[in-house]
Amino acid sequence: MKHGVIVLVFMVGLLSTAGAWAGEKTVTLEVENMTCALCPVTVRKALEALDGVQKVEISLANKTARVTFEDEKTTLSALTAATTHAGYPSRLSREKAHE
Ligand SMILES: [Cu+2]
Repeated sequence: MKHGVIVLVFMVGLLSTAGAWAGEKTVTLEVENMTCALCPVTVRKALEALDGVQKVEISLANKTARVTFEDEKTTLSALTAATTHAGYPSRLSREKAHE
């Protein structure tokens, strides 16, 4: 089951990369401490508050956040810092780190 999810995430990542214009990036973050249905709301708000963040999709089940952002306006480290300051440390998903 987990393997299937990883493959799906990878394929979706490839598709969105192919369709993206210059300067737009989509990353998957592994987010710690999301334990209830309200946690993803907090994480999403923290990410959306950053200039350049265009889209945030949180999965409470997978403990991940997929973030689309303009890399001229913000950075991966700004994304992880934002969730960390909100109480949810995050890092780039291992599956996506090899792209
Ligand atoms: Cu919660």
